[in-house]
Amino acid sequence: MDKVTGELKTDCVPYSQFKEHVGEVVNIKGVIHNIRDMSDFAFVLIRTARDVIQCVYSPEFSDYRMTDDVVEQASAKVSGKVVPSKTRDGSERYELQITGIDILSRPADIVPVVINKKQINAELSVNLDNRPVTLRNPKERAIFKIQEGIQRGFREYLTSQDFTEVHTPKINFAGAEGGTNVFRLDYFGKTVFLAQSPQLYKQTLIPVFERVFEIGPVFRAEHHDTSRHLNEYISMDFEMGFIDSFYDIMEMETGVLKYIMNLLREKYASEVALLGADIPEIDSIPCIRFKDAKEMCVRKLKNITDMHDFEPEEEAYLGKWAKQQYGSDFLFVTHFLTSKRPFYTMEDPEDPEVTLSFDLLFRGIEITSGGQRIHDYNEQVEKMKRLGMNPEEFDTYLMLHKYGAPPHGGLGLGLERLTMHLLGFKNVRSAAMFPRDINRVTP
Ligand code: AMO
Repeated sequence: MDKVTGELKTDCVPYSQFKEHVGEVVNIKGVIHNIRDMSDFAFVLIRTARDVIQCVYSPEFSDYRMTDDVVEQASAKVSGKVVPSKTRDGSERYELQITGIDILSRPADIVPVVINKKQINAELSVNLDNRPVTLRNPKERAIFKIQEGIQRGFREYLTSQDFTEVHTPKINFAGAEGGTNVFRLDYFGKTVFLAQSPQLYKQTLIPVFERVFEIGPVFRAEHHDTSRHLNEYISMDFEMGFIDSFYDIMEMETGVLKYIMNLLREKYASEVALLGADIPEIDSIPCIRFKDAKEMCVRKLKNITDMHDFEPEEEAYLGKWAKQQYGSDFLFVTHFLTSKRPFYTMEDPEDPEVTLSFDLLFRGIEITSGGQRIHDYNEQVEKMKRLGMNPEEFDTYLMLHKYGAPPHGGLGLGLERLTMHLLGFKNVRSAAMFPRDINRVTP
């Protein structure tokens, strides 16, 4: 090759264009997903980036004869004639009548878990131990295509609303969310922390860009093994300046979620169908104050002892209540207690016991926390002192307040939590590509 032009040429045809090539011989490249030998002919399923294409081998179609090299998980270039056919449910599809198979790479061993059935029929721990292989199963793969769609929707919508996409450091000088669930790291002899969230930096960027968002990993040293907590997860954050109140943030989130759900319906229909996902219709999202929600939970549920926060069963109850009362899969809970929200949260001037903050519940589980932040320097320093924090440790964060910050607020939305409930999983690990929990750091 003398020069490269940036135009990648291929002699392969994607499945989405098969319709235009009926009767012609085309090439495809993919992995042999399944071979079903039917004595005088064989089905060879080829897994491509997003499809599984049925190819049929028969000596009648050409002079080509299958060799011992044609094995499952081999990479291949297959040529064949495009013919229309029908799926079991009668819908239209296309298949290839094989005229040649060129093996590009052979596996060294057979896979440790069956991956070419409809789904992985192994326990979750076995599935996760063998992730490099189990992710090849089309249903497992579809989970993460859906996640791609969620992130894409988040990015597209916020970009359309003049947000700037940023990436903030994951090695931090302080924990942003308080508590004990922060990972410490030896940084050339100095103790530093893995980012619990991009909180301090996304706020810092408000006087710069006015509106920012970030999609990236965050780290929480969760000491318990629960079905809803990961030690590393993908946080989708945004922060916006010049808000009139924290309700502006809830409006923006509602817009984001509407856009994401429509995008999934339109552009991820095959994955939605494969997973049987119930994509919620969003018109508006009901809101309830924490105090009122708590009173209702205490009335309806037994043994509620923590009056400052929700137990998982209370969230589940509130989820059902929102569905019954408003037909909504989502519920905003607002005005959480000041004692339970992080140091940067603004208190309600009418009642400092509560904050200008919210959580969003989706089908009975918290997927978002957000709220208005303190923008006044003295107010922030005072609050840090009241909470026993040393403002000097946060001097670079406090430059935001000291040198002028507009009223602002934002939120963090957990990607795996949203995916988990969208797809009806019982365990958040099912919605994590390579989950990290207290017992797992591999693969
Ligand atoms: P918070 O700590 O509530 O708020 O986290 C925001 C969202 O992140 C998800 N999440 C988790 N997902 C999986 N495993 C975990 N261990 C885990 N912890 C949290 C949840 C949760 O709602 N800085 C604030 C956000 C903001 O105010 O902008 C924050 O991080 O979906």
